[in-house]
Amino acid sequence: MVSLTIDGIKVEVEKGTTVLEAAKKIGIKIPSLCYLKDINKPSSCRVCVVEVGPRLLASCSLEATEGMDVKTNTRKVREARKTVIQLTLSNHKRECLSCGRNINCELQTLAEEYNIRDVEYEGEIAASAIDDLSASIVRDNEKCIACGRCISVCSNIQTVSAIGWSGRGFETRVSTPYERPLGESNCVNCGQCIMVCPVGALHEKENIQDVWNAIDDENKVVIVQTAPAVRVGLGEEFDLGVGERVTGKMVSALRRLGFDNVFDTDFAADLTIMEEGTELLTRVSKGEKLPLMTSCCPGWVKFIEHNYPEMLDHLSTCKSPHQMLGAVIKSHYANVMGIDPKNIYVVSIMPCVAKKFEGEREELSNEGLQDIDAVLTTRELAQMIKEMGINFAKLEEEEFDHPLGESTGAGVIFGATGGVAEAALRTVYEVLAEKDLEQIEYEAVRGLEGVKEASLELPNGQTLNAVIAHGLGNARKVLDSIKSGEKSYDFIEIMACPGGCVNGGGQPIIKAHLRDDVDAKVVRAKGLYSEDKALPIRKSHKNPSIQKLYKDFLGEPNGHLAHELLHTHYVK
Ligand code: HC0
Ligand code: SF4
Repeated sequence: MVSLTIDGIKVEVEKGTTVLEAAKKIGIKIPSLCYLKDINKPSSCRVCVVEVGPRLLASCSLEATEGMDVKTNTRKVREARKTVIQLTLSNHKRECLSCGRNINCELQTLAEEYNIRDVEYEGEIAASAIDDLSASIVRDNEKCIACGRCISVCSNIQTVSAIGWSGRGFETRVSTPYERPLGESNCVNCGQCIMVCPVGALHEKENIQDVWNAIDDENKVVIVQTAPAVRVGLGEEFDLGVGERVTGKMVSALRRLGFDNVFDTDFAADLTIMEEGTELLTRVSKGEKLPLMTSCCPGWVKFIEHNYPEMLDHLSTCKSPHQMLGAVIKSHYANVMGIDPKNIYVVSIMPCVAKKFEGEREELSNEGLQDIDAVLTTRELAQMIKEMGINFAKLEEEEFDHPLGESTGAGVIFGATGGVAEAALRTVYEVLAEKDLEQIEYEAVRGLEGVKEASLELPNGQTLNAVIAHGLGNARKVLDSIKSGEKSYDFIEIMACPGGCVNGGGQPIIKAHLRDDVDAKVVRAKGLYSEDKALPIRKSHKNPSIQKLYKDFLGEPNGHLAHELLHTHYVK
């Protein structure tokens, strides 16, 4: 341990702690535009300077040492920070009023806190065209402040390295290899770079107007579905608590926006368990193509396509739940309701930006119709609700439409890392045991450890070895351990985003000043597990609407029709 003084307060910290972290421990806030806990530890922005003796030093990279005397808020410090903020503003494209990050921009907040009323220096902005060719992500380098967070998360956490530094001096910028558009790079569309960007240099490709157009088109039946994780994120956009569960209010809001039906992707998560569980049992009994890998996360699917194409056969052939629901809506539901599928427009509200890319994939269509017509992020949905002037916090709670809105606790937990595995285990075990189980919570697959292993003795005497990874760096570790022969598994769940969909690239961006105190991944996951606990049915195969769908339409899980509509093959 080392002992130091910060602003006259004595503090003891472990050796290796930075001054910025030591200050945080005693409630002293030091601003920074580049440092981000667990993600980025550079000292590029210089906003975090503190005074140590006669010198001004960047506290995010300054190690606390014994007897150090630090001052964080002297006039000299404040003036130095003001100058840095002024300089950053001087070559930043200041479109604050029309920027998607207006009022949730770390640079704007700092400028306000440091009482900056004029931009004193008129700097030059390095000209750069907006890159909007990706289906998921838009980059505007003229707003980039070169903090390096996006590069860190992409390289260190996701191990994708789609973006890096290029150029020198004034021309230094974030770029893809050979300056190709992001959509032509090895980017997997996870959107984690958006989540760490302090300003508006990165955002999702917006589809809001497409959805308004469909709603206003009298010839279209516009059907919406919401992913599990949206219900524990959306409220944050309306200043409700982080992770607060707003399922019922979300459904009311969607009806007020003009959607004809409000269905739940959780229903399709239950359907996925029926299909993927059957696929797992078949592969285990035949001993072929094991391990079975989940295929519901489009960021992960793209990652394996780019990096481990030789393992593509291991991916489950199941489409992801929202795609399955789109396929069921445009076939069975259209038929029952007597609607021409061409006149149905399906919108998925997702906590994810990769789902936008997924929705456009050729593999995910049926008879020339895409399963999904538009994907909106949680943030875009919030935008539409604001545009309609809906007082979200005051909305009455409403229920999803049935039958495609009926779901179980197993479907809800899909949104947290380990949730798909847990939902699958609940069903697979019970189907084999041919009896109802009381204990259905599998603690071993829950939580935020990067790689979680679980072994389950099945009723038929076989042992099922499962592994769960979240964040693509962890996925890489798992795949490499299989390739080297060090590990062997039967079932693998992978989600591209750390924490799973609750922390997807389309979720609300937690304000910087809250991020150190609240881990949104944890709180939002808690919200999903509490919804699971509160639901009367918690196992996918017990969902009455799922049972009816098989009886009336699909036949058997993995049967002919199910294969045609609900399964696919990735062949990149
Ligand atoms: Fe997910 Fe999904 S759980 S990927 O994280 O499987 O986005 O929430 O909607 O489709 O259900 C995201 C979340 C989904 C799908 C489901 C799966
Ligand atoms: Fe990297 Fe993901 Fe951003 Fe693509 S979306 S640049 S993979 S962090």
